[in-house]
Amino acid sequence: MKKVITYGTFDLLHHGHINLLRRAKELGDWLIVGVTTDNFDLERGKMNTIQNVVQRIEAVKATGYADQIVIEEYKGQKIDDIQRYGVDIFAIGSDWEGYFDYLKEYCEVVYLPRTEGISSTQLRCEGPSVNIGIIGTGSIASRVIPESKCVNSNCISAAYNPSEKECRAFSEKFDIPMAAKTPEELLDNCNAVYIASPHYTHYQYAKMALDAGKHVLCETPFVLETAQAEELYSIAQEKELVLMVAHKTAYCPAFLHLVSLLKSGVIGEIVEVNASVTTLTDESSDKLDSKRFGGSMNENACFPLLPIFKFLGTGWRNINFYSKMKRGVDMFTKAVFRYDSAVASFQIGLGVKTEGNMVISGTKGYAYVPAPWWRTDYFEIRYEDQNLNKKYFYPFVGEGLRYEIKEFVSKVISRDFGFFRLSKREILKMTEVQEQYLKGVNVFKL
Ligand code: C2G
Repeated sequence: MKKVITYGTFDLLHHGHINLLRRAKELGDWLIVGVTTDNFDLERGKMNTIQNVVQRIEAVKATGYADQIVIEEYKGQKIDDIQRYGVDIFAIGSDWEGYFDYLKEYCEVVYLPRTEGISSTQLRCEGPSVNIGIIGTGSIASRVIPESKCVNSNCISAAYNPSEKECRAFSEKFDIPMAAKTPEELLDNCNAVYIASPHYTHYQYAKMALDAGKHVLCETPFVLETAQAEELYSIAQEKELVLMVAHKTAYCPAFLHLVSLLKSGVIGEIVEVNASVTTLTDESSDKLDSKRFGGSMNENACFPLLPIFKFLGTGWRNINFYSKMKRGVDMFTKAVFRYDSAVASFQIGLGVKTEGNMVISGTKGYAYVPAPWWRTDYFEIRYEDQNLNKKYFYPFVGEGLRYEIKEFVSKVISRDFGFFRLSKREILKMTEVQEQYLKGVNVFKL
């Protein structure tokens, strides 16, 4: 039996892909199709895929040409697959002419003519686009714009800042078509908003946008009260809108894999999570202004809360907070969570500096994520027997904000309202912790 193998992303499957699969199948008796994983595509620079791996596999299956489907998840896998499956012919489109000649050592390599005039890129451009209006034109918004350009199917259509002068300067700098004079004008010129305003204004803007039927991507911390968060989620649900929190760590490849790896038991039962995030900040900054809900908890708590919830869940028994105060805000807070059979803690600070790493301890070993763990491309799994230690490396492209933008844009386009990467429950619980702190429950001031 002659075995043929071919690979691809097969995003928005079109007749070019179908021709390729048909021709590949005609070369032999058994066709194996390798479909790239979402992470592998990110790693090889494909940020703009619209469909996830499951949807793409289903589409390939539906063509009826594949006798076997495998997923391609790492560079060099083609050689392993050819040997593992006893492949006779490797086939790929002629746009790759010459590139895969190195496989000739293992099997026959055939470049099949590419179908002209059709591509996933073209379909993505023709497809629906998300026109994003930016509310708040500070430093985070400036970082988001270049990152959004790396993601397909979106454009920044308008910006709003209560200061007209700042808004105009920002819009000119980033070539944004509209510097809106009012939030209403912004909402009239977009179908989604990205909220990057001071956090005590998030609720008001998010509500206004959802009421106007716009999808919302909101910076962290989301809102200051659980009741506000619940209200926003229920409006989004009722109106079938995407409401997502822009927590960049939750969408970055290394963190996503750390979660699935530890969930699979590689360090045994998880008994402790400890993480720190400190950023020394000028005392005159808004981030330390008590009237604007500044302070370390409001600014940084959502970062360490993410791994704590992912690894230990949200069923803690109690939390104690220890805060070093100055002018009515916490310059530094240590929080300790008691779970039934585990403990978690974090250190966060705007006026105190410490090592920004994360350690997750289990009954068989521990995970060590060096600083800055919240935007990492690397971690280690360590054991008593050091020979078993393993290092893991991942891509972390640019500022890492493109991962969350990509997730948001593809959710809006595919009208997919379920967020498995950062759930509504986790966001509500993050808000609950911050609310508990603001109300002073178990807060010990130093
Ligand atoms: N293709 C084609 N005609 C088109 C478009 C694509 O023949 N108009 C072929 C490509 O040459 C490739 C296959 O369809 O053989 C899948 O294309 P993509 O989904 O774009 O995947 P690609 O990025 O080419 O990945 O490891 C993955 C492989 O390297 C190929």
